[in-house]
Amino acid sequence: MKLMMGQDELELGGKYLSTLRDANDLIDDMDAIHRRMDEDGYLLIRGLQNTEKVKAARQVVLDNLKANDQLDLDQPADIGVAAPGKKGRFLGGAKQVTHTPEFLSVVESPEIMKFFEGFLDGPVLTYDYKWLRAVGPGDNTGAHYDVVYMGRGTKSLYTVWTPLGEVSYDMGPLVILVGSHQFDAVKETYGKMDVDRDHVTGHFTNEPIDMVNQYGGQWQTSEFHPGDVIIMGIYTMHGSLNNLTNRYRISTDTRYQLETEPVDERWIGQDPIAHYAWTEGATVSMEEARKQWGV
Ligand SMILES: O=C(O)CCC(=O)C(=O)O
Repeated sequence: MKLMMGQDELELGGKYLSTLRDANDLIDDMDAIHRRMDEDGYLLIRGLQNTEKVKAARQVVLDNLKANDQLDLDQPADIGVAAPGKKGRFLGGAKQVTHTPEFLSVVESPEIMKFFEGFLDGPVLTYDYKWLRAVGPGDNTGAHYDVVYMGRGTKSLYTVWTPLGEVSYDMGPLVILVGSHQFDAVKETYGKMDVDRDHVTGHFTNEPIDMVNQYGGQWQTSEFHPGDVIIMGIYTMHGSLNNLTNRYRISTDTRYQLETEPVDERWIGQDPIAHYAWTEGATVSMEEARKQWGV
């Protein structure tokens, strides 16, 4: 099966793109879970979240898309087909959606909070700002480390990517560059950047094949079902495949850390300030920044 990431075509099962492995068999053994995270830079846990709650959260997002004329109403609404000509919608920080009881009951569920209490061995918090994406036809997310967007607090901060609905290979699922959490040269340069301080565009590359040829690793993805989650550290390079369908790929990414560790102040509180200077003034292109860093 041929899939796309940006301009690159990738064969699933080939050298550059393969499938993620789940960690469900390790779930009762926290030492093994830590070893897996150290080895792979991510954990895929199938069915961690309650499916019905995920479906209810999806419905809230679909209602918002409908209210904004983004759904093709000639198609069954729950499939989420984009209205002709409509693109994706980034709903990060849109509290009318992300702070509904339905949405919070997924991203702040007992299941996910308990997982992190065990994983981090103490009381945990989750950032108030929630990232939510309805990725439209033709769209994808470029490859990046999360640390460049949210690295002002603890580096022991974890992202949870939660699909809100079925995500097939052609709908632009999350894709991880497995091995990238050990790319020391990239971590020491790009990984020290802060988009609001440095005004550099955030995605490290739009050329996934070149990335593997230069640094190694392998892009890996999967199909996802309601209830599945991916958990990853902030130095794990990831993005998404292109959405080749006419349906929205709906997912949320949320953040978790120990309560006792420093937090990135942009993402907490009643009305988090979020990115406040990233696109102000002249922006340095990633190409230019990478030349300066020598990576
Ligand atoms: O869902 C996507 O397209 C990107 C997700 C992401 O960047 C993240 O989980 O940090």
